Amino acid sequence: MRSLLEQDYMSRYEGNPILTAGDIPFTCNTVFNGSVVKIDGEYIILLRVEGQHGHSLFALGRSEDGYQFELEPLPVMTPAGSGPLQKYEVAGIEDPRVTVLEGTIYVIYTAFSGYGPCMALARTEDFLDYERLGLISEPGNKDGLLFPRKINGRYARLDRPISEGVGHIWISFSEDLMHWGDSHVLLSPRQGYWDSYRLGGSCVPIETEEGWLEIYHGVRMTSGGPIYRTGVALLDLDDPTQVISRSPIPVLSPRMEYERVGDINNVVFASAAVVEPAGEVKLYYGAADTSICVATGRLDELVEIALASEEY
Ligand code: BMA
Repeated sequence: MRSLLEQDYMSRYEGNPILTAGDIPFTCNTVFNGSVVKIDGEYIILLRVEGQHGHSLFALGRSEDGYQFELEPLPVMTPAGSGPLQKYEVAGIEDPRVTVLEGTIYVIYTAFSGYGPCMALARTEDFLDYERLGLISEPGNKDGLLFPRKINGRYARLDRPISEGVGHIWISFSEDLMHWGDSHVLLSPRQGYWDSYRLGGSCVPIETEEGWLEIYHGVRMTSGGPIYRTGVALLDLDDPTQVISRSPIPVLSPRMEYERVGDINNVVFASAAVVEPAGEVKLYYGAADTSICVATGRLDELVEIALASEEY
């Protein structure tokens, strides 16, 4: 008989969850959806921490092995207290995604307010101070992910506008990172599938010989609420508006108690992938909007799964 955990392609780290509210050095409600990059051998995680008040800010951790993180004692980025972004961040800043692009560290995050979620862009040199560059979308858009290099001379990003409750993954292009256009819909919900309700990009696209591997989240709505899972798709390297393939099955689904039960039940929300030199992928994900976990797999096998048209 297959064990419950063998149902997923990704293997969970046995020490999961790696971070919970108890690890945060200041008072908070939960920690989830962290973005991780590996720079000069050091893993750096920018964490979404939800305060007791209910809105989110960012904390920072550093690690030598990608599993045990030492946290900065105070938040590194809080909702803007003044300036042009203040009114768009009054309900918090959420779900940061870090991309190192042409040697600069960029963060796309969700600026949340009564106007609705907008994507905002910041940059940092040291992960401690952040320069806000501004909003890069109107409300109703989140899950912004910058590609790690220009494609045919232009910057590219994935995003997830919501229309009438339905979310598809789109791609847009820019000359300057601030003004975006030439938008195309990429991936849509699939009726009858695990991603039948909503989708969003999860991880910064990974360049492989076969195409850009996008690890995304898909949602199925049920009478018990949404279920968030993780899947994979491949986009053409030179023209990422073209989807090469998309796996019919997820690679990680909520099964463990820490994924099944929390502030939001039944959520694995991938938010970063680190590819190691030998081809291992460390996938970081928020579990039940209550903790941060890691699962591992192999990059070449994730590509194979994305290419498989039948159950893997
Ligand atoms: C999404 C985002 C994430 C969250 C997820 C599951 O819409 O808001 O921050 O983890 O829902 O609740």
